[in-house]
Amino acid sequence: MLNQRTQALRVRVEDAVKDLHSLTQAIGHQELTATVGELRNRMSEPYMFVIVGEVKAGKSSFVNALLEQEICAVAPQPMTDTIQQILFGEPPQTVVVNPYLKKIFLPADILRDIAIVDTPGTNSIVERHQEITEGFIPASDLVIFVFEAKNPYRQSAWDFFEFIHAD
Ligand SMILES: Nc1nc2c(ncn2[C@@H]2O[C@H](COP(=O)(O)OP(=O)(O)OP(=O)(O)O)[C@@H](O)[C@H]2O)c(=O)[nH]1
Ligand SMILES: [Mg+2]
Repeated sequence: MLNQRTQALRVRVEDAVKDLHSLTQAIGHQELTATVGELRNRMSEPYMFVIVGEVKAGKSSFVNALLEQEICAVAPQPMTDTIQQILFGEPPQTVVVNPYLKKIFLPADILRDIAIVDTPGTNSIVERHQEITEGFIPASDLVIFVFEAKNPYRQSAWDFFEFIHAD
């Protein structure tokens, strides 16, 4: 999915971060070494792409439309009941990590480059807000907030948006 120029830039950035990591070790700055080390580990991982929004806003449909394939389950009734991290893997399988988080492995090529986090609609359940904001937002590369087109003015959607944005 990444074009050649982006690939080349990525290699350069990886080299630069590697040098930076060595430098933090050389000067003995443990905190910086940990931060840069974590950054290095994450660089080789696929881009993490998090979708949030209210119940039935069309989050899962949006992911499918964007990727032009049926990656996420879509339905008129509440469908995404846990946070779902969708990753490349063969054979397809679902691993339940905890009551709020599932890892879904699918052999879709696009998932080699991007990992998708599809989240449940969170109109009411604060616990899930926290799981999303603490567990995924800090590590994400892109967060997309989906509003329902028929009514993008609902206060609860904007409250949720502010919550995510503030974080
Ligand atoms: N008319 C119309 N319907 C849509 C659109 N996007 C999604 N839908 C329909 O809205 C319903 C909910 O879509 P989902 O993609 O499952 O919504 P979601 O936000 O993932 O829902 P939860 O995971 O349950 O919170 C489905 O019946 C979709 O077919 C859209 O752009 N226009
Ligand atoms: Mg959904």
